[in-house]
Amino acid sequence: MAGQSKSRAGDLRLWRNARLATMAEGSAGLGVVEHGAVAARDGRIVYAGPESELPPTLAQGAETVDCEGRWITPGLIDCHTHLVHAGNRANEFEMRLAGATYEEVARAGGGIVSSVKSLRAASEDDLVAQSLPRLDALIAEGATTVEIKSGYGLDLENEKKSLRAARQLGNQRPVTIRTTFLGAHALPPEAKGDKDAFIDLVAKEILPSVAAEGLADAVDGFCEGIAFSPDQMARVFDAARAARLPVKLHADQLSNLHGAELAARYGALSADHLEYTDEAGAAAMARAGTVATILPGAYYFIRETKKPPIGLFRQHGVRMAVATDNNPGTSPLTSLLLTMNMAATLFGLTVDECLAGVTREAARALSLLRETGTLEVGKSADLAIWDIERPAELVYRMGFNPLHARIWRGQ
Ligand code: DI6
Ligand code: FE
Repeated sequence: MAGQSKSRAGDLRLWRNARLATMAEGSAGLGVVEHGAVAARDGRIVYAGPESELPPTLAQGAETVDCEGRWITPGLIDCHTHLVHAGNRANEFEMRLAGATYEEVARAGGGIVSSVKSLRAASEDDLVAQSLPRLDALIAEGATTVEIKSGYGLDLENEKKSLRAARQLGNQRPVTIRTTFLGAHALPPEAKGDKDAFIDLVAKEILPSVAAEGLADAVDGFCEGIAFSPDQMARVFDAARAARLPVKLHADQLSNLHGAELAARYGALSADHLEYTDEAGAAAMARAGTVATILPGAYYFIRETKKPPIGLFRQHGVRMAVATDNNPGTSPLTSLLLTMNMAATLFGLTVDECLAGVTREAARALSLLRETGTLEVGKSADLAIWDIERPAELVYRMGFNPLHARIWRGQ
């Protein structure tokens, strides 16, 4: 049994003398507990609340950590990334700094298609090796769950390679990985401009095969003038429905094609970006319970000026998640802490909204709310322990990491 943990059945752990931001639904604000404790048995939370009310049976025999007054939040969740990719596009960044437009960059062989070329040339192991440092950067700031999309393969073999690489990342690190099939991301060169034929391929061949192998937990698409139309996306969503996979959508990022309404019509878990979403879109999302995933990194990096309609989301009661959108073209960002700062500074989200956005609401956007995202009994013991005096510090600082410890499934 060398190297095995000596845990007996009923392995009990206790974090005491802590301040908790439970993020529990229905509690005011962050669900703060000033003199709090969290107990976990076999990786599941069995208590989260005031230390004074901790049942004595949970205090006795537990492996105990004195948190010395530090704050505990749920482990952070990045619910929108394209983290599995090969190479980078720093060269395009330089071209843009020198004044080139996106079109010029694309004509020079850049854009998503250049990432497709790099990914197709990389082996699965190579992809894993190149992606690990990005995942490690998220983990180092307390992430315990990360969503990863395909979308740089754009054919059967390479989409599967991406999703397998994403699953492998989850085997190599103590983190929960959720995979999303993003076949309808861009048109590959071999499609020769025929978007409808490519959508057929995605909906009739690639998606069913990916689903049959259990490689994807959800299906996403890029609904945009430079990508696919709402009608084309609907064909992909019909195929997702037939495969019993939930959907998400890159919607209304650069123009208003009413992607938010399309997503809502299909009961999407989330619609993401949403800079150009209008009131009808926000209202439809509220009715459908579709989460609005806010991606300030992409907004910042491409110097977008139109902000997502945060006021409308609040007014209609749309839940908001916050994510990095880590990708080589429009958001080479691997920090959820900085992402929260951007969401607050650029879009005016409150500290409470930012923290909910990278915990509870991000879990909701991944259909994982019963499993993680808050400090509540029955959920996985995914915790982040912080060297801070108040939660606002997690949003306020830029480029500083106050993580003291990270617990995934109780370890
Ligand atoms: N929206 C984006 O901003 C990224 N993908 C997407 O659907 C861009 C991805 C890239 O440029 O590589
Ligand atoms: Fe994205």
